[in-house]
Amino acid sequence: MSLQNMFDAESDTQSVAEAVMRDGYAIVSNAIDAAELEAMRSDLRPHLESAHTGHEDFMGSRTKRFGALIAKSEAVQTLLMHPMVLAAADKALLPHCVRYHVQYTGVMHLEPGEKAQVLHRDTGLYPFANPCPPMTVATMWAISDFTEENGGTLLVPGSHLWEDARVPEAHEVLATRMPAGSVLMYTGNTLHGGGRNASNAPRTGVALHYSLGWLRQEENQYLAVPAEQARHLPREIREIMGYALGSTHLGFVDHVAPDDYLNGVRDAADSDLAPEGMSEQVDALQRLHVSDSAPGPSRYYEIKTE
Ligand SMILES: O=C(O)CCC(=O)C(=O)O
Ligand SMILES: [Fe+2]
Repeated sequence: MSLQNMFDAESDTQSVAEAVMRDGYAIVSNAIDAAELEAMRSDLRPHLESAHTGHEDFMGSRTKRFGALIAKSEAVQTLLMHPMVLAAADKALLPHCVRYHVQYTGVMHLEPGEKAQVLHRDTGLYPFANPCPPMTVATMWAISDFTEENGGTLLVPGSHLWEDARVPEAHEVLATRMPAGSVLMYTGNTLHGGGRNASNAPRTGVALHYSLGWLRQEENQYLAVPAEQARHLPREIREIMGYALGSTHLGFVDHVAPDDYLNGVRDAADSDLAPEGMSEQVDALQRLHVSDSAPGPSRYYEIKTE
């Protein structure tokens, strides 16, 4: 098996999204330009110097990590809102939620000598057996080149549809190869892990994950970015962070919608927790079915009176 689903910035956006759904992953080469890449590098540089390597096996004893990238970098906004990534997230997540949010933002910087990480699914954070609908979509942005030698993310194409019990064979595991400025996308159901860095230079990636708007986010965006800073972020960044309702009534503060609250609204009468159209959208969602009983016709139950 060899790496497929290689696209570039000119590719048809829907084809990229379809590849992610079909095979569990896609790669877009040179998705950002040299200036955007350099802006990202310069935002990360001071934080990378002071970052620590992992102290648990999963996090990697030679891997530097840090998160809260929306607070630390303005350049990350371009990556976060990249149209090809959002198209894939729309296709994977919007059947099951009215809005998706940022799940995680972080740097994964593999120093030379790092060993391969255990393969895993990001949906493993939640109590759902695979195969299950995608709960999250992950991106891994290459800030340095990604090669087989330097620990380019390991992937198991097609594993998003496997039963939990199926263990991949060595020939089913592929290493991501992509030049700096490219992005790998995969669903939370796809088996993956950091590779082994057998080169003599670090491999730097920026991981930006998205999740269904009704799930608890892996990284707490409301504490990661101080409110005073969040207030000045562009509206679409605040919304995707979770300052927009995740569904009707989901995420309010003292009965005020979070973005209103952030902007000083304190009276519930001045805020709408079931905005026009959202209830209909909620009703139109493809509902996840995770019990053994047959799905019912409704989620509301009128008490029958004689
Ligand atoms: O560093 C990588 O390529 C992936 C790491 C990863 O999947 C994780 O830490 O959860
Ligand atoms: Fe992971």
